[in-house]
Amino acid sequence: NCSLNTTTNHLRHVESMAVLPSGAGKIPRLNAVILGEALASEEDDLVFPSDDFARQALLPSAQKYLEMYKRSVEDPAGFWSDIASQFLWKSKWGDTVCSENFDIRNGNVYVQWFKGGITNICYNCLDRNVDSGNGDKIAFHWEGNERGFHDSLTYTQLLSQVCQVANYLRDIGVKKGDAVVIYLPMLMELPIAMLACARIGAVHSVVFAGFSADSLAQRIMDCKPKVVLTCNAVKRGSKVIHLKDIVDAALIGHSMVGQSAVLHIAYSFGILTYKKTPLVSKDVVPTYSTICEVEWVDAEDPLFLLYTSGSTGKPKGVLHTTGGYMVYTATTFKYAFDYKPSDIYWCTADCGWITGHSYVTYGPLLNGATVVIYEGAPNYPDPGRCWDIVDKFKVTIFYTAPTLVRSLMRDGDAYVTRYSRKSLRVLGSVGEPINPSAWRWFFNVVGDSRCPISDTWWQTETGGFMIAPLPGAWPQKPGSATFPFFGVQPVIVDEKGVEIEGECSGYLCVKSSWPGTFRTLYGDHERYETTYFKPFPGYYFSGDGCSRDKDGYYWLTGRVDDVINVSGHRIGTAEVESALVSHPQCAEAAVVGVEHEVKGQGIYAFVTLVDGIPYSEELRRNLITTVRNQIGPFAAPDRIHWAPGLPKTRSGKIMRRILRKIASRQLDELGDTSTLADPGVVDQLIALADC
Ligand code: 6R9
Repeated sequence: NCSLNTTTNHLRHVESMAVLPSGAGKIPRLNAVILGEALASEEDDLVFPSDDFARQALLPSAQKYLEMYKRSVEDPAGFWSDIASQFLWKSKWGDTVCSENFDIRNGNVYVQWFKGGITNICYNCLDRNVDSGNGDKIAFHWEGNERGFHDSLTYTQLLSQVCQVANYLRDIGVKKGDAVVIYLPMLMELPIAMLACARIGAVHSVVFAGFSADSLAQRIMDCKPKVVLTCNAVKRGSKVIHLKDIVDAALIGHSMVGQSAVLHIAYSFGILTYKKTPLVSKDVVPTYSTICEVEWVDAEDPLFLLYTSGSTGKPKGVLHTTGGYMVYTATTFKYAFDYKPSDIYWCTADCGWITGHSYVTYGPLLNGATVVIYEGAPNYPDPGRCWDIVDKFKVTIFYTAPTLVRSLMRDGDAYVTRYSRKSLRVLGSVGEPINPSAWRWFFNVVGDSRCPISDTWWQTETGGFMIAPLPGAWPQKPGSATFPFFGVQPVIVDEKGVEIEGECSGYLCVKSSWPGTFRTLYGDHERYETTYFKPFPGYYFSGDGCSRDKDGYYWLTGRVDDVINVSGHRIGTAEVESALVSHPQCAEAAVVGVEHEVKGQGIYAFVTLVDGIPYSEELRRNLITTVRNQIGPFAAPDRIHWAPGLPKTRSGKIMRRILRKIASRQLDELGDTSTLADPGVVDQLIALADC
């Protein structure tokens, strides 16, 4: 039970809020909360911010949020340009703050924010903070995998190091608009490399260092970088991973070595212990000047590409541009975490994912925050490591994923309570829906029932938070991401794409753009339109299911497409299937997601073998290894289910609905199987379920 959830608290809270102004139009039904209507039936689900928290919050009331939200949707240009003016622009944008077509029926989809405005996001992250007197403030605290390895950089030092890498990149021929692939673990050098690219107008494409050589090669071939930045090796948990060897394998395996388009540069980093492979350009970076002129770019010039999984095998290169992304990540970071300059912020995400772009690197640095970066596994050497780090750096804002919360919850409270954690004041969650029991454990045990949880719903495509609590402004419901951020107009539609009002469930879409909207899929604008704007014309379609309760709270229910969310990582079923069928003894594969206690979803693969090949434990292991090698260890199937045949319609379409039921052993819910070409395969599959 949440200790703050008391009636008296609620009444005091409600009384302190004014009543919603009339004529607010289509704004969230938060007035129910303000007016106390929500109390009637859902009292037990409401968790209120403490008075102490609300008093000091940037947004202390729902009333204040509603005023700002109203302006953000009624006058987006005014709302966002006021905020954008707080950043440094070499010259301001033109008269049109935002220009967009979000409705595919009116022609090609496009989005532009602050077009004509000239800026640089690296300058705004670093030079602006140094110039305003914060040069001696710590920008990064880095904690190594092994206890006792740590380091830190002030804003001034970070700027110098970024300039050295930027000068180095320029020197080897990287120019504005060139792509740079970054394949690095969570060293400070990873955000340094990203910022260095941004400084010279190069477009970074970070590839998560858990991806295999094949996946890396696929991304390199798609974006054709001038340079690949990597390091020797990294230690994660007790394992050493030789990243440079993986890059070599990617380049050699796809005969890209020596091609002018891909200049292979390995870059040596300061971690003393893990050196193995000799590097091409060992230790050259520190010889470069610590001053580097900024490349001023248009707000609509590309900042980065980040590949993400879709429902087909080919990953999508999500493209973000500079100005809107800058304004949006900075603002969402500030409000959703109630950020204050005295905060110490730690996000456990890797920079290989969008969370590490927007909320390890850009959002926090734009706010001049002190950021903790941790290299290793969160449960190494034991499940208390996170709280050890929290106490060590006096972390105040801790942002993580439900999968980690669930796994630490399973390891027991003692690992948490042995640490003080008294510095913590705000918690955050991202990556998948957080189940109410994990939410309550996070709130009660980790946060000692003091710290609001910002459950942030967003996507690689959205650039920043879309639906998220503003701690201090309104009560939370465990498991709900609550209400939309400024400027975001979520819409729930039915199968036909018709908007449904009030309490309902359906497909989550968004009406009109927000500054952090992605602009295209690299090299495939048609796929951008088809995937996101054609399913429900008039809207951006998120791929997620969602419901809205009577108080207007949004509840995300997971993907509705062929994407599985494993430990917060998006994996396309088609990607895993194509890895499986690349094995010479695998004839066909169908992959579905199943509920998993820790990972949220696990990968369950139905596999049909080539005629005459017998099932064996060895083959099962080989199939799993094939997926690990082709995609990465995080995509390894949890289960291989031998399948003499797959349930298909007469037109040959695999009926995944039936496979999902078999995988989750809901055998009495198989539904109508009469439309199958061969209904007998269902019985065969059930018979083999536990083999
Ligand atoms: C930021 C990130 C996006 C997908 C998204 C949804 C799921 C993320 C969530 C959440 C419920 C949350 N998701 N945050 N679902 N509540 N707070 O994770 O980006 O890797 O692109 O994944 O993750 O299904 O569509 P990305």
